Amino acid sequence: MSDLSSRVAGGIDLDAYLTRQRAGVEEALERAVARLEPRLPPEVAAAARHGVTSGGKRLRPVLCVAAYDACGGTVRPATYDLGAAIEMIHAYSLMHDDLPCMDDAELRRGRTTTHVAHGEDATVRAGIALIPAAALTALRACEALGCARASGLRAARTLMEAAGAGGMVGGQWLDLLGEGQDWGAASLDALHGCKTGALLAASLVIGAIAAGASSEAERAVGAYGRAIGLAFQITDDVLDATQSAETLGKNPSDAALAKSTYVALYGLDEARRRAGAQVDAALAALGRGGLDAPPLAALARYVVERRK
Ligand code: GRG
Repeated sequence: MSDLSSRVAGGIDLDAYLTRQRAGVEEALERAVARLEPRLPPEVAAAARHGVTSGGKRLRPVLCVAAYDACGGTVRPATYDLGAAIEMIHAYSLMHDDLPCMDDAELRRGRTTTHVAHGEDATVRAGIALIPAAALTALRACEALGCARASGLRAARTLMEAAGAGGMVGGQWLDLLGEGQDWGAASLDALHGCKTGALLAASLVIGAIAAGASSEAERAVGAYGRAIGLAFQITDDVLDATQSAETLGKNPSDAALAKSTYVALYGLDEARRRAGAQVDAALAALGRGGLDAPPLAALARYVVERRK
């Protein structure tokens, strides 16, 4: 796909769409951090601000808002607050993942990592503070959107389940256990389905729940999310193996940490083909759910065509 056709994929100008959506997300993150800061010691507040407001693609909140829209919700500031709740979990996971006791990374999104800028103690504490703050942000956003109480609770529960031992934390644990070992395809899919896929899929499901989607539409965006989650991780491995630290905004780390990757398992060409097949599966899931959602179609392609 050419640059131009990929940018207007699915009939939308993806660059313009992302710019607009990210602006809404940044405002919502600013609201969330401003609410949390006064409750934290200054050095912890500074670390939380660094971790949450230091850029990134903002893919998870953008997907949440796109799913809300696709399922018939009227997008407004509280929709971005809901997306921001998910990004707060993502931000804490990166802050902790970069710590010396984990990946020991000094660069993320082209900036110094939070512990380099604000110290390890403050980073650990800020990360922990972000977890309940995210759950509260989701509950408040659902209330502001006029969701039924049960839907708000289900959205917050979906977020915490995806973040927890059965999702991101469990996947991270498997990843740490797997350093230096050769994983087969099924184990690698299971690991990344938890570590990366669970939060990505939850982003969409939470958007659908808040919009009051039918169970068919909710299932469809969940299936779309799991497929793009896998496509995202395969692409991450391809980028880690092929792109410079300057392009990525972080140091490639898979080889240094002796991690099992899709590139090691399949080779570059087959890994790229498999990522593309997952995009097709994601688009088919939308079709099955009767969702005509050009932004979601364009975002699925973006996941495999991104450069960082
Ligand atoms: C110690 C077991 C244990 C858990 C602690 C640290 C942690 C919890 C979880 C880490 C999970 C993790 C690092 C997941 C990686 C997800 C991922 C692919 C991140 C990169 O996402 P992008 O590309 O990043 O969306 P940007 O920078 O664009 O936001």
